[in-house]
Amino acid sequence: MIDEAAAALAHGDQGRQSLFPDGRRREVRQLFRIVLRCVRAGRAKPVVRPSEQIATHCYAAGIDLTEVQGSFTVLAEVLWRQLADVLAGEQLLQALGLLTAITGAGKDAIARTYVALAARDRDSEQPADEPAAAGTGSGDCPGGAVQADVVGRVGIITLGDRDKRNAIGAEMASRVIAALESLRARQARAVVLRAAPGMDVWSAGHDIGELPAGKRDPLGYDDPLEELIRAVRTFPAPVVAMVHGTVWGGALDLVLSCDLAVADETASFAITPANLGLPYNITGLLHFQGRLPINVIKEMFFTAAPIDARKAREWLLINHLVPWDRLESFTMELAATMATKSPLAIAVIKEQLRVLSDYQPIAAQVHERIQGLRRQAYDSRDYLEGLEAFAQKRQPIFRGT
Ligand code: KGJ
Repeated sequence: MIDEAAAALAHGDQGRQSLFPDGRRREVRQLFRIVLRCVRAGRAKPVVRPSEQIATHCYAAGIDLTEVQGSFTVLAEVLWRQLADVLAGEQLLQALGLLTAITGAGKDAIARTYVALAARDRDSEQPADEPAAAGTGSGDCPGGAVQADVVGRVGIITLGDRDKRNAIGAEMASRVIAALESLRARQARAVVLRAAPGMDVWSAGHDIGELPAGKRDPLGYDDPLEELIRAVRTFPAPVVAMVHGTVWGGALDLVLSCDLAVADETASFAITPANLGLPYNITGLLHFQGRLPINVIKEMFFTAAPIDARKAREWLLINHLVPWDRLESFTMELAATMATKSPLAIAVIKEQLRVLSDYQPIAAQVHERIQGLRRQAYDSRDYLEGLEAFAQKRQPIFRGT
């Protein structure tokens, strides 16, 4: 079983071309053995200490948090299959519950260790006469484009890739997912998602340079932005988008996937696949449908024109429109209020609303027909023209072929 899990892990590593060194791989195998012992003993606690040790080594080796945590997911999948083969009914449910608790405890221990080590590194880099980053308003994000802070019980994730206007590619998405994981481990009861202070673009949307150049679904299930959107929607506490500046394309999908949105008057929102010739995906359209009337959705998609903050408020795309100098205090207060309420009640209500709003029965034939139509669009010359025009900083010329 351990061999099977290790092989699955190695296969995944190859797919991602990751650099998981051999020494770490041995440690992960040891960890798998400990997880098995925990399952047999019916206890999660013994997994914590070895997880912390492995996290310390992996952090020093520069391995991504999500990658280390991913090894638990691989192991859990293998174990689930094995358990389902030998157990049934109540016994199976109990075993699965235990396995979830053990892998969850391991993941949390890893995230806690990463966060503690990152904080230690940040503190040691800080000049002695300079105060440590205050959390909410430190400006740039040292050590990368994404910074996670905690103020009281509120987590703050700051996107700070100024050069690329916070365009979301694989690296940015995995950093935000890791930030969410670390905030979950630190038991943040609400999260604010924001751009770094002073940026006038909240996010330029999907990194267009990372979109596939035809013959492949540009917004498939494993697209990094799609993964990020799912992580926000399934995060077990409220996520509030705090919007200063312009929001483009898939970044608007991300804002709509946050539980609430607060914006100031500099905010504007545009959904722009029609500028690229990109057939948006069904899941994404569902996110718009959950928040906006169909005629508004059509106007936004068909014109690709930004709507200003006042209109966004009128159309209930955002919950609150506040003056720019009150944006941060207002959003933090709102998040702090939610953070004082019952986390269990909020988590389950959020999950119920997600399941209800995602529920859209669709016949297999209809789904296949829609996918076929989408394929015609992303296999078209127009889609390539859209990508090329963006790269060449010119207007696209669409011919409908
Ligand atoms: N992807 C990749 N690179 C980007 C993106 C992006 N989405 N947006 C900006 N960049 C890069 C530019 O190519 C520049 O690179 C740099 O960021 C600064 O942009 O030339 P380089 O320095 O190498 P720029 O345009 O010079 O900055 P501003 O003049 O401040 O304009 C900011 C804008 C956000 C208005 C502008 O960059 C822009 O229009 N970006 C594209 C916005 C967009 O249409 N995003 C939607 C992408 N599509 C989707 O998300 C999806 C899912 N969709 O279905 O369409």
